[in-house]
Amino acid sequence: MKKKFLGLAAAGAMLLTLAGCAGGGTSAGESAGPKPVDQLVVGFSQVGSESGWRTANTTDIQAAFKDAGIDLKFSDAQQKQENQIKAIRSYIQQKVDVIAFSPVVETGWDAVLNEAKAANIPVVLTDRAVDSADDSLYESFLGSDFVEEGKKAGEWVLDEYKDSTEPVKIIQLEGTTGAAPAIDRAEGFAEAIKGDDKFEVVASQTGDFTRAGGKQVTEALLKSNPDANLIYAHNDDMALGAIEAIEAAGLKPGVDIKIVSVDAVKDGMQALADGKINFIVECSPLLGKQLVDIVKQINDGDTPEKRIITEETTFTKDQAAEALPTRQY
Ligand code: GYE
Repeated sequence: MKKKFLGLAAAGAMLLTLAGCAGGGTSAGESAGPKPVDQLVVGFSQVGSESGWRTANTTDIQAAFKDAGIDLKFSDAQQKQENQIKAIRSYIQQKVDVIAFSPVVETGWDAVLNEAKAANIPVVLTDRAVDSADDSLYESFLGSDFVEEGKKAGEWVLDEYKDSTEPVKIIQLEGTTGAAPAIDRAEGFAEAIKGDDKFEVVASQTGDFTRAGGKQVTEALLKSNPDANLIYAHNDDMALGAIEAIEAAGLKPGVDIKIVSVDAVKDGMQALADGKINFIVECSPLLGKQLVDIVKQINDGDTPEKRIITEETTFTKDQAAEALPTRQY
């Protein structure tokens, strides 16, 4: 991590610099020292409302800021980067204390993040990463390890077909093109299955993380690949759309075509318990409390961890049935 001069006169800033892991030339507002928490204003730019995961994430973040008594300005970018950039610029203009956002795609953020830095407004990434060479452009990145999630999905596939000598033809339903979870989940999965050539990804297309997208892409890909054995969906919503397409084709999801997906939202877990999905890798959307903590640390002049990785598990059919009654999202 790079050492950077912090434009903050407070003793906290000295500590950050001495600790050698300061995020970059940002401070909690323009005045020295912490603000009372109930005077903090945070601007949050959300990706959209494309999935059950996203809805749960929005609800959790809004509730956590409400509980903390921090004013949260919230905007929904409808999966468009230009809308997120506009929202961030408007938060800069409003001189919020902290900007948090979940970048819809990985690239193309340097200009607007440099504007935030020039305005001395700290930025926190939640859920998704940016692909930038300059990690002083944000204070902290809170979210899952998507490569690891893809690996877990791939490892389940390896195990599921360990006794099979036949080829295993896989259709991949990708998340939003250019989004960190789409790139990384594809990478982790490919890594896990690459050692055995009986596994073949015969088709891979984006369903944009939506149920409608998953359905449409599966309909088309089943026609061109009628002998597919398995669908790997980058999220539950696309898997749920795939289930509809498989059933419409007169086939049994989970049996004729197996499905593995990522998220473990309630609807996905129900389909898993019902035997229509075969395995789910968890990705937790409950990031609100941790985001509030990061905002408070920044306000106090402390340095939050640069990377905070969400802890998550995996679910089989029986584990899903057991977890469902108390599932929060
Ligand atoms: O898996 C998907 C959502 O970025 C982790 O975005 C998030 C992903 C999640 O649309 O359902």
